[in-house]
Amino acid sequence: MFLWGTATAAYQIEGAADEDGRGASIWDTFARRPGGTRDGHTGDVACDHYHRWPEDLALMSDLGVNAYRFSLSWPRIQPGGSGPVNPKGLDFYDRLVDGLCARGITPLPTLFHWDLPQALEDEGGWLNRDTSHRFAEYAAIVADRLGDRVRGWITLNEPFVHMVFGYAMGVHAPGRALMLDALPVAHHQLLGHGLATGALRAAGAERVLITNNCTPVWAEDQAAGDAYDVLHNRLFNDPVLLGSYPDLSAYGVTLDCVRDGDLEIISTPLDGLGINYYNPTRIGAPTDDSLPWTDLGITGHPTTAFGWPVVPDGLRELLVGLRERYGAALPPVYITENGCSYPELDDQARIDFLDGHLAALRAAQEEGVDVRGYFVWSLLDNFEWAEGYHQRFGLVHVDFPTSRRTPRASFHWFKDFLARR
Ligand code: GBH
Repeated sequence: MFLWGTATAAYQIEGAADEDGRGASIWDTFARRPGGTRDGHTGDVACDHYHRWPEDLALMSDLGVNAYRFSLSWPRIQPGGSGPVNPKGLDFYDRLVDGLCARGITPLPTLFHWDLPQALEDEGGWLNRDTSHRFAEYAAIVADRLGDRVRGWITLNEPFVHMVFGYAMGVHAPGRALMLDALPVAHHQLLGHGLATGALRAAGAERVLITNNCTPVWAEDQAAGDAYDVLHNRLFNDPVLLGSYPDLSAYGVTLDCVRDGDLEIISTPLDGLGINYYNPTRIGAPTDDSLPWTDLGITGHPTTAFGWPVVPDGLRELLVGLRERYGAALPPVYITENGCSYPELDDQARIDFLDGHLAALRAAQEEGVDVRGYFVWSLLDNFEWAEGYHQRFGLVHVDFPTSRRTPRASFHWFKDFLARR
């Protein structure tokens, strides 16, 4: 069964940041710090999904999706990142999963969508190898409680973005600006992914995926384009699919933290690769020595309200490129996010965006790529990280702070699309 769904993430929608024993996450710390996010917005209330989830399930039933990708808040479940479990946190996801199953919607939870327990960050976060082991313990806890109903899991969301925005540039939590010294964050997340995959399998999981955000690289300069492709795409896909890291020596960096046996763990076979696609990247030769490329930006295409270029065929190009690079090592692909920011209720631009990308997906399938799912980012307008509530990705408009939900034109369009299938 092809999975048709919408996607969300815990910190972006739940709110209830200090309720029912939830511990602090790095996003609580970062968003509450002056200058952390635009206008000081936080996820303290967000969409109030923690209380309004029955309404959100009803919206999904009405939409007609057969799957829902959401994330579990690690600090809600294990407030200190290790040790004691918070029963009320697990109860929340238990109710949510029951509600999904009752409506015939397949749950596809992501274990980590960037909201690391603050207690683990205090010990170095993903710079600390121990975090990988804590992650596997947390995976075992949730699989033990939910695994009788949850058959498919995603370990990590976009380890690239978490490393670069969170630890290299400091524009996301935990707000560290280490540049290339952030590289161990890639390895420790991937090691955590591999260890968690083992824990999920031991608990009987049927489908385990990782979600990487990938971008087709439009190279105006070959060497610079290759460098960007290596550090953005291959650094996260190669170890998982091929069991080896791409050669980084040309960029003056080494992954000293890799130990014997790590790559075998990281390349534990997967049942699918989750791909988040937003747009291609146009790359030219470097103009200074801070990075081995220049991001030239894409011109000549429409842009979303966020300013991101709209290039539907980039999805086909990306998928066909993955198939060419990895061949038989590429498992079935799931588009775990695709969407755009537009504020209007009558959002014809979002309809055009989705229509174009769904056509590109079909074209990739016709070219032989095995795609088995598509999830719109996002069900609801939500806390868009550093942008706070200023960017609106929802099929459903949310009025902040009353939390009133209003389906947009794109919701009705997607509903018709799903009904026609
Ligand atoms: C995802 O990240 C996240 O998983 C999700 O939580 C988030 O809400 C959603 O997307 C929307 O942002 O400079 O014009 O080339 C997306 C990561 C990183 C995708 C930056 C697009 C470059 C746009 N993104 N990126 S551009």
